[in-house]
Amino acid sequence: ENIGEASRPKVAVVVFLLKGKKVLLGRRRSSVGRDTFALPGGHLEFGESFEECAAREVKEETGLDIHKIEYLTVINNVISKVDKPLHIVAIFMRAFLADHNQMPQNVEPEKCEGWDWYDWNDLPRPLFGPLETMAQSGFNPFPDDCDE
Ligand code: 8DG
Ligand code: MG
Ligand code: MG
Repeated sequence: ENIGEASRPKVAVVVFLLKGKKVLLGRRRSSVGRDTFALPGGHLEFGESFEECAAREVKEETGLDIHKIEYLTVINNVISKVDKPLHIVAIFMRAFLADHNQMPQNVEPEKCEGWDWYDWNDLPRPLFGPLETMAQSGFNPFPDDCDE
């Protein structure tokens, strides 16, 4: 395989799925960030909009349908792994449940221990690195007029 090609940055879309004052998090089983709590999300596919990718990844990973999908911020994320360094440009979106009563399902149990809602002011630890950095910096994914 072409090393230069393989080592190029990838684009990921990550979703703050909000419910009241809570966000949806799952403990990762993937090699990157194993055992840390992270948001649903994954890699942008060819031709997709950020909103389409957010809806698809949330559906694939949790079974949930989302709406009011909005762009929040972008993070340039260089993850130093001993075997294979990773460079990911992560696009952070926020969204809400299309149906308030819908429950998250662990659709990809090989990648995640399960999904649950956590209070933004009382987050579980350890958080996935990039998310911890955002939380530490005082980032707030909630809209000013949050009535959801
Ligand atoms: P895919 O095959 O479904 O496309 O990818 P995935 O297996 O679902 O990818 P992922 O690792 O869940 O997400 C892609 C990258 O996004 C991840 O390696 C690093 C970056 N990322 C962050 N923060 C977060 C986060 O809080 N959650 C998730 N899922 N990814 C995040 O920088
Ligand atoms: Mg995925
Ligand atoms: Mg994922």
